[in-house]
Amino acid sequence: MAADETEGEVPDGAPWWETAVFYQVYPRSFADSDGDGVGDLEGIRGHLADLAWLGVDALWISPFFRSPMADFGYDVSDYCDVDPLFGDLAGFDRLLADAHALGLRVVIDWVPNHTSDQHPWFVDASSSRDSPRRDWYVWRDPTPDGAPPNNWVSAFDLSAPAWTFHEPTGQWYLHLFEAAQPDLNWDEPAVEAAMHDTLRFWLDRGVDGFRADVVHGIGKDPALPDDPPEVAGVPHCALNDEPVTHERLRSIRALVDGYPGDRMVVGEVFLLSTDAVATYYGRGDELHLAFNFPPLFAPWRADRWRACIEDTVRALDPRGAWPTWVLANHDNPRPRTRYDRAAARAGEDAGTTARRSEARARAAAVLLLTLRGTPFVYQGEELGLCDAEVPPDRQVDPGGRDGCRAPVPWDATGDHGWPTGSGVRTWLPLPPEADTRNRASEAADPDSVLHLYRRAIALRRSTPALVRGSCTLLDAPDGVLAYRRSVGDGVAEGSATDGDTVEVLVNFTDGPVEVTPGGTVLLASDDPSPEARFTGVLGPDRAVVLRR
Ligand code: TEU
Repeated sequence: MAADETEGEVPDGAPWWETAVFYQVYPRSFADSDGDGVGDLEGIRGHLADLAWLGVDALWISPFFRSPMADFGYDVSDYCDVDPLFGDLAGFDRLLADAHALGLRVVIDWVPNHTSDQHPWFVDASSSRDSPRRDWYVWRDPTPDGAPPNNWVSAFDLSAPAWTFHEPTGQWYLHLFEAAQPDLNWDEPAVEAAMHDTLRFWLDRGVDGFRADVVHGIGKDPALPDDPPEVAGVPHCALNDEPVTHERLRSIRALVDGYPGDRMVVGEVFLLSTDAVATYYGRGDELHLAFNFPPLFAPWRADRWRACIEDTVRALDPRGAWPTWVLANHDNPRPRTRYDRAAARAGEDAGTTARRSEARARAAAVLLLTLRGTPFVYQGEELGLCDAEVPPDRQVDPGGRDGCRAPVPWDATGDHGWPTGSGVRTWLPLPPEADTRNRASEAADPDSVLHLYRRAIALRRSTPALVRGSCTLLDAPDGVLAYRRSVGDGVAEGSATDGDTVEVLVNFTDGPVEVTPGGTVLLASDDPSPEARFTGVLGPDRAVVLRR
């Protein structure tokens, strides 16, 4: 097998966010302590031990701030308070203290591109054209023909403009997302200062960092030009890539790095190319980490994953930017659902899809947790959940993302750990197979997806080559992705000091594939106690980690 692509090693002393496994908590759907059918901070606190058992190092908690919930918390009306639905500040402090006591870092969501239209800043700004806060948002005069100021479309409804006409004051305001989410104007220094204060508020409380929502939105071309015709209809949030943003990120970096204790920012730079994302971080500049979404959208195909890995190496490595890997989040169909739907579209029969579904998700988990970079696990991914079927009368999200946000089933009881009382039901229906595919049932079954995640995370933690080793793509038969991870001198002694090398093989096909035999099987996606010596036959949709 010939090597054709290598990423460098990370020097010793890598910061925690480069060696951590992150776990995303979507608080509405994680766990409910008060029986109102919506998750809350006490619910999260009650399950911290489960997350420590899983072996993750850090939590990213999606928004729990005061919000009218037009976008389920991504429309913030007070950045410095907890929405009563989720608890209160004292409850957050308890959650943070308990997480830290268990060795879990806590990163919270920060939504700098827009506020809620109920935020006092927007209430003030929209009260009059003369409001001192008028320029905190992006206003434009009416055009002669009554059309919106430019051709930008809103992210959730591509047929709708990213502008709403505000009758009382006779101007349009910009919103890349819902009308209830007016964009802040970061060209106004007071906005930047106020948003910095919101960071300080949480840093002072002890959070380990932030996941910064659509953070590339904080700089926009002040001329607000039309998007070119060839991309008209693509949400502007996926195109906005302005030089001024980099300066603003440097200020944020300086603020965050000014705090003791290695705080960090992982940015959601929702641009369509890895090359573009790469310009937002690296070598201590701007963001600490940035999400890279092409792997999340990649189909279950070896060549496409290989291309994602090659692109990542090519774009990030020269900049010293550390990769991140994501299979799932609260905005996209879960991996099983995504792969199943793609297979159905490609003509796979339903029986085959049913047989392959979990196997594909298991093999993908091995990929996620063995690639070079920081993995992010989305709650419920470790249970192998599919999206919920959400009937029309229960759909609530303006972006059509309800399915992946279904509540996490905790046990096999009737309510699956969501204690709902008199007529209360969970805010979204539970995912399929909750009777068997729940935390308690999977914890009791060593063959479960949950235990696979736990084993893979544990292997990662105990294998220096997987945490910080170089990654070399290897030649492999069609439909197989193979890579080698190495630290030190590359001698396969299994000792951290002497160097360490492991090999990962992933079969994306529905048939067995012959590869080079030999080596010890450290982890297999389909078997808690796999064969000791690798036979060279890689089963369908199977991933193995070997020490050759
Ligand atoms: O998402 C930003 C984003 O651009 C997409 O993921 C978006 O959800 C998709 O284009 C819609 O189809 C972030 C948050 O992750 C998301 O939940 C919020 O709704 C959005 O920002 C606005 O804050």
